[in-house]
Amino acid sequence: MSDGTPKTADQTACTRRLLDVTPDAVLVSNLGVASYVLAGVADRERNFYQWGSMGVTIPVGVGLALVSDEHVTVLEGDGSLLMSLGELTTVAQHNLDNLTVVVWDNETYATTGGQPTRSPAVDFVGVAESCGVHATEVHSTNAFETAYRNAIATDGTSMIVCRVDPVDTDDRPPIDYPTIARRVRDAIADDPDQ
Ligand SMILES: Cc1ncc(C[n+]2csc(CCOP(=O)(O)OP(=O)(O)O)c2C)c(N)n1
Ligand SMILES: [Mg+2]
Repeated sequence: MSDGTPKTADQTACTRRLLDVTPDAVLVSNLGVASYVLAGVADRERNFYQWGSMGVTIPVGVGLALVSDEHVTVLEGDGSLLMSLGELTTVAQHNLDNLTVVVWDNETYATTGGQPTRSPAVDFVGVAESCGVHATEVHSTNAFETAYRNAIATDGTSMIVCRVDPVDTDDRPPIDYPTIARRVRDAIADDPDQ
């Protein structure tokens, strides 16, 4: 019987909360819904919206965190993560203090129409931990915020698997991909601390 506790977090509210916690972080967002939601919450120079290919979100985040002192938070999708699970070994290898990985697990390819992924059959936390990445799973917006604050405060990279319902939004990043990449690069380069 349900105890009234939400079984899923609200992806939009979680995106807002993580921006409250890390307002200056570079956010590398998975193509599609993760980027649409982020653009709707706050379009900012430090949003590195991905476009074109699944499976690149975490690799791009690792690369950015390696070459910069900025905090980098990756907003990954479950389908995209399934395409790049091996990257978790690289995340563990570097175990960067300035990298956090969030996975919006909606059990679907939401961006392309909601086809089911194999996510329900996969223990993402177990896979990450066996690769050497600290990981946790959350099912509510408040639990997400707590886990995100802990991830930021803890040494090394943590991965948070956040169970969400698929979001349907008309929000979109306003600009084209080369401009997005340049905008992120310039925002980081202009940082006097860099
Ligand atoms: C390599 C590759 N295969 C397929 C696609 C088509 N495609 C674009 S978004 C998407 C779904 C992504 O699913 P997920 O990562 O779970 O994110 P969600 O859409 O659920 O937010 C698919 C299949 C693609 N862009 N790249
Ligand atoms: Mg998905």
